[in-house]
Amino acid sequence: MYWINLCLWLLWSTSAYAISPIWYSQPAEEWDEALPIGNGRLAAMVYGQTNEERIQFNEESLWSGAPQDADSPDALKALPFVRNLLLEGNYQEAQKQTYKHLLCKGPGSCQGKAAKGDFGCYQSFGDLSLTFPEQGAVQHYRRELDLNNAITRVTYSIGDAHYTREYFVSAPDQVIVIHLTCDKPGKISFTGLLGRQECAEVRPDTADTLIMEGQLGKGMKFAAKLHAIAHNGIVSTADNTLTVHQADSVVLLLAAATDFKHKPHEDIIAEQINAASQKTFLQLRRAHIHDYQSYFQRADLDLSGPNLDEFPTDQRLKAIQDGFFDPQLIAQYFQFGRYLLISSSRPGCLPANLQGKWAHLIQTPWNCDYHTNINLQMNYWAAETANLADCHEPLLRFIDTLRVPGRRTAHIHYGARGWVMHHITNVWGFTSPCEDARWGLFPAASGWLCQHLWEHYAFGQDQTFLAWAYPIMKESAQFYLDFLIEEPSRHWLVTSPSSSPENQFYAPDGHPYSICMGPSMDRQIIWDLFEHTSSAANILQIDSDFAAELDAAKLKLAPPQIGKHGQLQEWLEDFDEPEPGHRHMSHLFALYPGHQISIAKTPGLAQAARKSLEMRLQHGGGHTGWSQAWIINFWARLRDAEKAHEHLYDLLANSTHTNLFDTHPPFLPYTRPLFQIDGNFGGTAGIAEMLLQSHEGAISLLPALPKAWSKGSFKGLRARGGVEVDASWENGKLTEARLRPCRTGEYVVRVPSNETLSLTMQEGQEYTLTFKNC
Ligand code: FUC
Repeated sequence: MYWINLCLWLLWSTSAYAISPIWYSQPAEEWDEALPIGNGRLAAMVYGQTNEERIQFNEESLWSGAPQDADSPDALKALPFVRNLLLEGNYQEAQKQTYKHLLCKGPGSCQGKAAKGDFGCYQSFGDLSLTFPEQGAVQHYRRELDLNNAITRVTYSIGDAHYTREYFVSAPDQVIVIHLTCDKPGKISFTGLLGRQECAEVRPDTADTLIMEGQLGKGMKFAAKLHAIAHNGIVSTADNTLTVHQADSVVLLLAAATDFKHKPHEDIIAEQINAASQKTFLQLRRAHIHDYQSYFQRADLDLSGPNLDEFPTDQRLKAIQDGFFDPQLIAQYFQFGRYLLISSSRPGCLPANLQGKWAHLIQTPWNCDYHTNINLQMNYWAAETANLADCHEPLLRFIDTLRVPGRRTAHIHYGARGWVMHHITNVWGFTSPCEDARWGLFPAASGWLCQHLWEHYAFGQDQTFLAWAYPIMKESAQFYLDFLIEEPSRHWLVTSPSSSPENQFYAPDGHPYSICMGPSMDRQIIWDLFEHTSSAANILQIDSDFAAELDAAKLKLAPPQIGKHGQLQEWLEDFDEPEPGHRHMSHLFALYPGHQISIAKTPGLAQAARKSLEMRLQHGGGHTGWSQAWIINFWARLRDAEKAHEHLYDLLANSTHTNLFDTHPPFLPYTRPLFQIDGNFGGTAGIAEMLLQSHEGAISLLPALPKAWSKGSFKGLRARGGVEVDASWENGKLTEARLRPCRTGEYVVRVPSNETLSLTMQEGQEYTLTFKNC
């Protein structure tokens, strides 16, 4: 039962719930306990130490390495031979020949350790430490991340003096801002040390400014400036230090740039410091908050539950590990994910890498690059649904830049039109298959990236954007049209050779292999790409012959198959696998983030997908943060609210650092769980997916609402078709929804009882639906 009210969009109140800060009663000891701040380009981690403060910082383009030609001229000659071996079922020889001929030339990504190689790696930019004189016992210490304002704050007292520090990274002013104050005059004294682990020198620039300059080998040049503005007190510089003596308050401005995009980078940081230093701290702060809130305030989530704000976040996380529910922490985690995306991926920036933009090492794990067999894509799963579509832009533009090197790789490796990329890329445009076929030969990565172009259109309905994106999708589709071969026994189109990301199967000879033809994920990605490219051509009213060619090829693609265990097959043949709990669940792409399989449209295949998921879980699947995050999204799509909820708690309990960063299990030489940001974004997307879905041609309200969220509301989530949605519920029942379409048209809304209603809605208006017993 429902009623519809119509009111003007303009009347919609934009008031937001304030989300409570993440907070701690002690400073960070380790980097992964520190609190992240960022503006998309610059990033910093704040430890909040009272005597020996440390701020580690980054700039998104500080990469070692250089552009390289890694395409192998050997590959094309060997391609037909390897294909024949696969058609004969000779996996052993096919894999051997793939390793020998079909991979990149040179060391590729150097097995994830390319700091000194051509592939390069993303690196820490530097460290700022502030040493304060010993002043007595610290009391009332609190360190917090204020998500409403994107400010990290540290407060404490020594005797009767109350100290407050604030840290933020301003997008309007492009500087890191640190403000140190005390309620008693003359109390701020410290020595600031600017430095980097290697390849940099620091010297005084002026009496109140330090400059750090460096170069990574013969490659990237970089520079940073630290400038102090003291209220009263004395500032001086010497060697690599800046000293402040007995000030009432101090503003530190830190600017950093490389010569990757900014030339001359030294002039740019000088201008940034100069411009920011003309402003008062309050002006800088106000501009920062105004800018940040223009993103952050678009969406709200309230999951009710007990208010546990008096407990520090690390204790609340511990309670979750001990089996307690904390819906308010889940809402914070959702908003923290949005905060991380706003802070690491702003229009004009590079995409968020494996650690967003926060990295404190020189040789970062996996080069802190762009892995495209799940990780980079997952970074952007929440962008559209959680109302940060403009934060998606860095990825969308980056995909376009891969077209040029990707065309070369398509031509040299496969003799194909279009563009292709494989498992890993970097800021230098690496698109070749990587050095190890087991994980490096994944030619469907470019097709998967194109899904993001379509999704950006599907959520925003911007035809100008679609016209820009279409050629990228078309060229990708052209690659696959050329790359696909017909498998003779069933006359299906399949990729060959390829792999199901990082997984292996037992071939009939009893041995495990990776290289095969037609792994399910490839077929599902190509199905998606052909479907969307054809739709795009129709919407844009161009290329009707090409669209027809894609429609025909789509029908010939090997379809999803159900195997002997009732599972969705991962490979073209019904193979078993040596690691049935593998972290990758690639063959479920069609369930999420794809939509070829869904409860409403293909219930039989959805059941098989469920079986596959259960089989993975029986064998310990989900042991990395991103894998667990993916599982939440699968359960949400299967409309199994309780399972989605259970795995959301698993993500927080087993794969989350105390600062709420997602973790990945350590591997040598790293000894602590690593930070990898994909799980944060995947978890955020999963929460949104539990509350709102739109992949089945309908706007589904509360499709996977767990019992533990019996009362709550959200505002400003987005559905495909260009609709912003708010909803409220009580006692587990939907009570109200508000829809704001950005285009006029027919819409179908599905309520939790599975009833649907059709609405014609006008762009720019708000529709309020009131429900009883839904
Ligand atoms: C893929 C995953 C790993 C890790 C790495 C960065 O290779 O299989 O677990 O996330 O990317």
